[in-house]
Amino acid sequence: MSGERDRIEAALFGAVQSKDPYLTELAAHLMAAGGKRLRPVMAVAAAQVGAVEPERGGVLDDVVQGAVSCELVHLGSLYHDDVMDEATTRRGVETVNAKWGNLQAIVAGDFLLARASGIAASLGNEVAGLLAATIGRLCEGQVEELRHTYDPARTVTSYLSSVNGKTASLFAASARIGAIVAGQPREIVDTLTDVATEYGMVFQIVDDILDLTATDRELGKPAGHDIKEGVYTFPVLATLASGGSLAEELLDMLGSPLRREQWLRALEIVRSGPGIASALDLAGGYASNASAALASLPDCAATQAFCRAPQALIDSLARPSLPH
Ligand code: GRG
Repeated sequence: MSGERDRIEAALFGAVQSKDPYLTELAAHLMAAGGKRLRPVMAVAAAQVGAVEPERGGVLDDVVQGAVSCELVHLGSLYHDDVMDEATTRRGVETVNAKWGNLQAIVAGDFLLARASGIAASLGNEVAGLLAATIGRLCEGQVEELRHTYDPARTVTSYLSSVNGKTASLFAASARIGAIVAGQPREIVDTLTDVATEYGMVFQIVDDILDLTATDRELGKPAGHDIKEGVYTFPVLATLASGGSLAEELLDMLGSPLRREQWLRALEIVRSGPGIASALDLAGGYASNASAALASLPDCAATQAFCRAPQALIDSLARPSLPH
Protein backbone atom coordinates (compact mmCIF):
# COMPACT_ATOMS: atom_id res chain seq x y z
CA MET A 1 0.00 0.00 0.00
CA SER A 2 2.96 2.39 0.42
CA GLY A 3 3.09 3.29 -3.28
CA GLU A 4 -0.65 3.91 -3.22
CA ARG A 5 -0.31 6.05 -0.11
CA ASP A 6 2.19 8.29 -1.92
CA ARG A 7 -0.20 8.61 -4.85
CA ILE A 8 -3.05 9.49 -2.47
CA GLU A 9 -0.93 12.21 -0.82
CA ALA A 10 0.04 13.77 -4.13
CA ALA A 11 -3.55 13.67 -5.40
CA LEU A 12 -4.91 15.15 -2.15
CA PHE A 13 -2.66 18.19 -2.30
CA GLY A 14 -3.31 18.46 -6.04
CA ALA A 15 -7.06 18.53 -5.41
CA VAL A 16 -6.97 21.66 -3.23
CA GLN A 17 -4.98 23.86 -5.59
CA SER A 18 -6.83 27.08 -6.30
CA LYS A 19 -5.92 30.21 -8.19
CA ASP A 20 -6.15 31.88 -4.79
CA PRO A 21 -3.10 30.76 -2.74
CA TYR A 22 -4.79 31.80 0.51
CA LEU A 23 -7.70 29.42 -0.13
CA THR A 24 -5.21 26.66 -1.00
CA GLU A 25 -3.40 27.28 2.30
CA LEU A 26 -6.65 27.10 4.27
CA ALA A 27 -7.79 23.93 2.49
CA ALA A 28 -4.39 22.19 2.79
CA HIS A 29 -3.87 23.06 6.47
CA LEU A 30 -5.41 19.97 8.07
CA MET A 31 -4.23 17.50 5.41
CA ALA A 32 -0.68 18.76 5.94
CA ALA A 33 -1.04 18.09 9.68
CA GLY A 34 -1.32 14.33 9.13
CA GLY A 35 -4.26 12.05 9.75
CA LYS A 36 -4.51 8.32 9.20
CA ARG A 37 -6.07 8.46 5.70
CA LEU A 38 -8.28 5.50 6.63
CA ARG A 39 -11.01 6.29 4.13
CA PRO A 40 -8.79 6.46 1.03
CA VAL A 41 -6.91 3.36 2.19
CA MET A 42 -10.26 1.59 2.47
CA ALA A 43 -11.17 2.63 -1.08
CA VAL A 44 -7.87 1.32 -2.45
CA ALA A 45 -8.16 -1.93 -0.47
CA ALA A 46 -11.67 -2.45 -1.88
CA ALA A 47 -10.25 -2.06 -5.38
CA GLN A 48 -7.56 -4.65 -4.61
CA VAL A 49 -9.93 -7.41 -3.46
CA GLY A 50 -9.52 -10.40 -5.77
CA ALA A 51 -6.02 -9.47 -6.90
CA VAL A 52 -3.69 -12.39 -6.30
CA GLU A 53 -0.75 -10.04 -5.91
CA PRO A 54 -0.53 -6.25 -6.23
CA GLU A 55 -0.52 -5.21 -9.88
CA ARG A 56 2.58 -3.44 -11.14
CA GLY A 57 1.76 0.25 -11.31
CA GLY A 58 -0.86 -0.20 -8.59
CA VAL A 59 -4.57 0.52 -8.74
CA LEU A 60 -6.13 2.64 -11.51
CA ASP A 61 -5.69 6.42 -11.25
CA ASP A 62 -9.48 6.71 -11.04
CA VAL A 63 -9.44 4.57 -7.90
CA VAL A 64 -6.95 6.98 -6.32
CA GLN A 65 -9.20 9.88 -7.35
CA GLY A 66 -12.26 8.18 -5.84
CA ALA A 67 -10.27 7.56 -2.66
CA VAL A 68 -9.26 11.22 -2.54
CA SER A 69 -12.85 12.42 -2.99
CA CYS A 70 -13.79 10.51 0.19
CA GLU A 71 -10.91 11.97 2.20
CA LEU A 72 -11.88 15.46 1.01
CA VAL A 73 -15.42 14.94 2.31
CA HIS A 74 -13.95 13.73 5.60
CA LEU A 75 -11.74 16.84 5.80
CA GLY A 76 -14.63 19.15 4.92
CA SER A 77 -16.73 17.58 7.65
CA LEU A 78 -13.88 18.05 10.17
CA TYR A 79 -13.60 21.76 9.25
CA HIS A 80 -17.31 22.26 9.86
CA ASP A 81 -17.31 20.07 12.96
CA ASP A 82 -14.48 22.11 14.49
CA VAL A 83 -16.44 25.31 13.90
CA MET A 84 -19.52 23.79 15.54
CA ASP A 85 -17.46 22.57 18.51
CA GLU A 86 -15.29 25.71 18.70
CA ALA A 87 -12.39 23.24 18.72
CA THR A 88 -8.89 24.68 18.93
CA THR A 89 -6.74 21.63 18.14
CA ARG A 90 -7.02 18.68 15.79
CA ARG A 91 -4.31 16.28 14.56
CA GLY A 92 -2.04 17.97 17.08
CA VAL A 93 -2.22 21.38 15.38
CA GLU A 94 -4.36 24.49 15.63
CA THR A 95 -7.69 24.14 13.81
CA VAL A 96 -8.47 26.39 10.86
CA ASN A 97 -11.18 28.15 12.87
CA ALA A 98 -8.76 28.83 15.74
CA LYS A 99 -5.97 30.02 13.46
CA TRP A 100 -7.89 32.02 10.83
CA GLY A 101 -11.50 32.25 12.08
CA ASN A 102 -14.88 30.55 11.67
CA LEU A 103 -15.74 32.20 8.36
CA GLN A 104 -12.51 31.01 6.79
CA ALA A 105 -13.03 27.47 8.13
CA ILE A 106 -16.58 27.30 6.78
CA VAL A 107 -15.60 28.49 3.31
CA ALA A 108 -12.52 26.25 3.19
CA GLY A 109 -14.72 23.30 4.28
CA ASP A 110 -17.13 24.16 1.45
CA PHE A 111 -14.21 24.29 -0.96
CA LEU A 112 -13.09 20.80 0.11
CA LEU A 113 -16.63 19.50 -0.53
CA ALA A 114 -16.70 21.26 -3.90
CA ARG A 115 -13.45 19.61 -4.96
CA ALA A 116 -14.69 16.23 -3.71
CA SER A 117 -17.88 16.65 -5.75
CA GLY A 118 -15.98 17.64 -8.88
CA ILE A 119 -13.80 14.55 -8.66
CA ALA A 120 -16.79 12.31 -8.01
CA ALA A 121 -18.59 13.76 -11.04
CA SER A 122 -15.56 12.94 -13.20
CA LEU A 123 -15.94 9.30 -12.12
CA GLY A 124 -19.53 8.99 -13.36
CA ASN A 125 -23.12 9.45 -12.23
CA GLU A 126 -23.19 6.57 -9.81
CA VAL A 127 -20.14 7.76 -7.87
CA ALA A 128 -21.34 11.39 -7.93
CA GLY A 129 -24.78 10.38 -6.63
CA LEU A 130 -23.28 8.15 -3.96
CA LEU A 131 -20.94 10.85 -2.67
CA ALA A 132 -23.77 13.43 -2.58
CA ALA A 133 -26.00 11.00 -0.69
CA THR A 134 -23.17 10.31 1.74
CA ILE A 135 -22.66 14.02 2.49
CA GLY A 136 -26.39 14.06 3.27
CA ARG A 137 -25.98 11.06 5.60
CA LEU A 138 -23.18 12.84 7.46
CA CYS A 139 -25.48 15.81 8.02
CA GLU A 140 -28.31 13.53 9.18
CA GLY A 141 -26.00 11.76 11.65
CA GLN A 142 -24.73 15.06 12.97
CA VAL A 143 -28.23 16.50 13.39
CA GLU A 144 -29.36 13.38 15.23
CA GLU A 145 -26.49 13.95 17.67
CA LEU A 146 -27.31 17.66 18.03
CA ARG A 147 -30.97 16.87 18.70
CA HIS A 148 -29.92 14.97 21.82
CA THR A 149 -27.19 17.23 23.16
CA TYR A 150 -27.38 17.36 26.97
CA ASP A 151 -30.12 14.71 26.84
CA PRO A 152 -29.42 11.93 29.39
CA ALA A 153 -32.50 10.14 28.01
CA ARG A 154 -30.83 9.81 24.61
CA THR A 155 -31.58 6.28 23.41
CA VAL A 156 -29.09 3.73 22.13
CA THR A 157 -31.12 3.63 18.92
CA SER A 158 -30.55 7.35 18.43
CA TYR A 159 -26.83 6.94 19.23
CA LEU A 160 -26.44 4.11 16.70
CA SER A 161 -28.39 5.99 14.05
CA SER A 162 -26.12 9.01 14.51
CA VAL A 163 -22.97 6.86 14.33
CA ASN A 164 -24.24 5.18 11.19
CA GLY A 165 -24.80 8.54 9.52
CA LYS A 166 -21.88 10.63 10.70
CA THR A 167 -19.14 7.97 10.51
CA ALA A 168 -20.06 4.55 9.08
CA SER A 169 -21.68 6.00 5.94
CA LEU A 170 -18.40 7.55 4.77
CA PHE A 171 -16.40 4.35 5.35
CA ALA A 172 -19.11 2.49 3.42
CA ALA A 173 -18.98 5.02 0.58
CA SER A 174 -15.17 4.81 0.47
CA ALA A 175 -15.17 1.03 0.03
CA ARG A 176 -18.07 1.19 -2.42
CA ILE A 177 -16.49 3.88 -4.58
CA GLY A 178 -13.13 2.04 -4.64
CA ALA A 179 -14.89 -1.17 -5.65
CA ILE A 180 -17.17 0.43 -8.27
CA VAL A 181 -14.37 2.36 -9.95
CA ALA A 182 -12.18 -0.76 -10.01
CA GLY A 183 -14.97 -2.62 -11.81
CA GLN A 184 -15.58 -5.21 -9.09
CA PRO A 185 -18.59 -7.53 -9.60
CA ARG A 186 -21.79 -6.20 -7.96
CA GLU A 187 -21.89 -8.87 -5.21
CA ILE A 188 -18.38 -7.84 -4.16
CA VAL A 189 -19.29 -4.13 -4.28
CA ASP A 190 -22.27 -4.80 -1.99
CA THR A 191 -20.35 -7.06 0.40
CA LEU A 192 -17.54 -4.53 0.76
CA THR A 193 -20.10 -1.79 1.44
CA ASP A 194 -21.58 -3.90 4.25
CA VAL A 195 -18.17 -4.76 5.71
CA ALA A 196 -17.09 -1.11 5.67
CA THR A 197 -20.33 -0.06 7.37
CA GLU A 198 -19.66 -2.53 10.20
CA TYR A 199 -16.05 -1.29 10.39
CA GLY A 200 -17.32 2.30 10.62
CA MET A 201 -19.59 1.39 13.54
CA VAL A 202 -16.64 -0.24 15.35
CA PHE A 203 -14.49 2.78 14.54
CA GLN A 204 -16.85 5.33 16.08
CA ILE A 205 -17.59 3.22 19.17
CA VAL A 206 -13.83 2.83 19.74
CA ASP A 207 -13.37 6.57 19.12
CA ASP A 208 -16.06 7.28 21.72
CA ILE A 209 -14.34 4.98 24.23
CA LEU A 210 -11.00 6.70 23.56
CA ASP A 211 -12.56 10.11 24.20
CA LEU A 212 -13.31 8.89 27.72
CA THR A 213 -10.12 6.95 28.42
CA ALA A 214 -7.21 8.50 26.47
CA THR A 215 -5.17 11.62 27.18
CA ASP A 216 -5.09 14.89 25.21
CA ARG A 217 -1.62 13.99 23.98
CA GLU A 218 -2.70 10.57 22.72
CA LEU A 219 -5.72 12.03 20.90
CA GLY A 220 -4.07 15.15 19.48
CA LYS A 221 -7.11 17.06 20.78
CA PRO A 222 -8.76 17.57 24.19
CA ALA A 223 -9.94 14.32 25.82
CA GLY A 224 -13.23 13.96 27.73
CA HIS A 225 -14.71 16.40 25.24
CA ASP A 226 -17.97 14.60 24.42
CA ILE A 227 -19.43 14.48 27.91
CA LYS A 228 -18.35 18.08 28.52
CA GLU A 229 -20.18 19.19 25.36
CA GLY A 230 -23.30 17.21 26.26
CA VAL A 231 -22.72 14.41 23.73
CA TYR A 232 -23.61 11.28 25.71
CA THR A 233 -22.07 8.37 23.85
CA PHE A 234 -22.73 4.66 24.36
CA PRO A 235 -20.40 4.14 27.38
CA VAL A 236 -22.20 6.98 29.19
CA LEU A 237 -25.67 5.68 28.23
CA ALA A 238 -24.70 2.16 29.33
CA THR A 239 -23.36 3.47 32.66
CA LEU A 240 -26.65 5.33 33.24
CA ALA A 241 -28.63 2.20 32.33
CA SER A 242 -26.63 0.03 34.72
CA GLY A 243 -28.44 1.50 37.75
CA GLY A 244 -27.10 1.83 41.27
CA SER A 245 -25.80 4.81 43.19
CA LEU A 246 -23.03 5.75 40.76
CA ALA A 247 -25.47 5.80 37.83
CA GLU A 248 -27.75 8.03 39.90
CA GLU A 249 -24.89 10.35 40.79
CA LEU A 250 -23.96 10.59 37.10
CA LEU A 251 -27.58 11.23 36.08
CA ASP A 252 -27.81 14.06 38.62
CA MET A 253 -24.85 15.79 37.03
CA LEU A 254 -25.81 15.37 33.35
CA GLY A 255 -28.31 17.47 31.42
CA SER A 256 -26.45 20.78 31.46
CA PRO A 257 -22.84 22.03 31.20
CA LEU A 258 -20.54 20.61 33.91
CA ARG A 259 -18.22 22.52 36.21
CA ARG A 260 -14.64 21.23 36.12
CA GLU A 261 -14.91 19.09 39.28
CA GLN A 262 -18.24 17.62 38.07
CA TRP A 263 -16.68 16.83 34.69
CA LEU A 264 -13.75 15.02 36.35
CA ARG A 265 -16.15 13.08 38.59
CA ALA A 266 -18.38 12.15 35.66
CA LEU A 267 -15.34 10.84 33.77
CA GLU A 268 -14.23 8.88 36.83
CA ILE A 269 -17.66 7.25 37.19
CA VAL A 270 -17.85 6.25 33.51
CA ARG A 271 -14.26 4.95 33.48
CA SER A 272 -14.81 2.79 36.55
CA GLY A 273 -18.32 1.56 35.67
CA PRO A 274 -19.57 -1.13 33.27
CA GLY A 275 -20.13 1.26 30.32
CA ILE A 276 -16.71 0.81 28.72
CA ALA A 277 -16.96 -3.01 28.80
CA SER A 278 -20.49 -2.82 27.34
CA ALA A 279 -19.21 -0.58 24.57
CA LEU A 280 -16.44 -3.08 23.83
CA ASP A 281 -19.07 -5.84 23.57
CA LEU A 282 -21.14 -3.68 21.24
CA ALA A 283 -18.10 -3.02 19.03
CA GLY A 284 -17.27 -6.75 19.10
CA GLY A 285 -20.73 -7.51 17.67
CA TYR A 286 -20.13 -5.24 14.69
CA ALA A 287 -16.66 -6.76 14.20
CA SER A 288 -18.27 -10.25 14.10
CA ASN A 289 -20.83 -9.04 11.54
CA ALA A 290 -17.95 -7.80 9.39
CA SER A 291 -16.17 -11.17 9.60
CA ALA A 292 -19.34 -13.05 8.69
CA ALA A 293 -19.95 -10.86 5.64
CA LEU A 294 -16.34 -11.30 4.49
CA ALA A 295 -16.66 -15.07 4.18
CA SER A 296 -17.99 -14.73 0.60
CA LEU A 297 -15.03 -12.66 -0.68
CA PRO A 298 -12.06 -14.16 -2.56
CA ASP A 299 -9.18 -15.07 -0.25
CA CYS A 300 -6.43 -12.53 -0.88
CA ALA A 301 -4.29 -10.00 0.98
CA ALA A 302 -6.90 -7.23 0.72
CA THR A 303 -9.70 -9.46 2.06
CA GLN A 304 -7.44 -10.51 4.94
CA ALA A 305 -6.79 -6.84 5.72
CA PHE A 306 -10.56 -6.16 5.78
CA CYS A 307 -10.88 -9.18 8.06
CA ARG A 308 -8.28 -7.98 10.59
CA ALA A 309 -9.19 -4.30 10.59
CA PRO A 310 -12.25 -4.15 12.92
CA GLN A 311 -10.70 -6.33 15.63
CA ALA A 312 -7.42 -4.38 15.33
CA LEU A 313 -9.33 -1.23 16.30
CA ILE A 314 -10.72 -2.94 19.39
CA ASP A 315 -7.33 -4.42 20.30
CA SER A 316 -5.70 -0.98 19.97
CA LEU A 317 -7.63 0.10 23.07
CA ALA A 318 -5.62 -2.33 25.17
CA ARG A 319 -2.29 -0.83 24.04
CA PRO A 320 -0.89 2.50 25.20
CA SER A 321 -1.29 4.87 22.22
CA LEU A 322 1.54 6.75 20.62
CA PRO A 323 1.34 10.52 20.91
CA HIS A 324 -0.32 12.14 17.91
C1 GRG B 1 -19.97 19.26 5.67
C2 GRG B 1 -19.70 16.81 5.01
C3 GRG B 1 -20.21 17.83 5.94
C4 GRG B 1 -20.89 17.44 7.03
C5 GRG B 1 -21.54 18.37 7.97
C6 GRG B 1 -20.11 18.44 10.68
C7 GRG B 1 -20.86 17.31 10.09
C8 GRG B 1 -22.00 17.59 9.19
C9 GRG B 1 -20.55 16.05 10.36
C10 GRG B 1 -19.45 15.69 11.27
C11 GRG B 1 -19.03 14.33 11.04
C12 GRG B 1 -17.89 13.93 11.94
C13 GRG B 1 -16.86 14.92 12.33
C14 GRG B 1 -17.82 12.65 12.36
C15 GRG B 1 -16.73 12.12 13.19
C16 GRG B 1 -15.88 11.25 12.34
C17 GRG B 1 -14.59 10.88 13.01
C18 GRG B 1 -14.60 9.73 13.93
C19 GRG B 1 -13.50 11.56 12.77
C20 GRG B 1 -12.14 11.15 13.19
O1 GRG B 1 -11.67 10.30 12.16
P1 GRG B 1 -10.18 9.81 12.10
O2 GRG B 1 -9.76 9.29 13.44
O3 GRG B 1 -9.41 11.16 11.84
O4 GRG B 1 -10.05 8.89 10.94
P2 GRG B 1 -8.04 11.40 11.08
O5 GRG B 1 -7.57 12.71 11.67
O6 GRG B 1 -7.08 10.27 11.35
O7 GRG B 1 -8.41 11.52 9.64
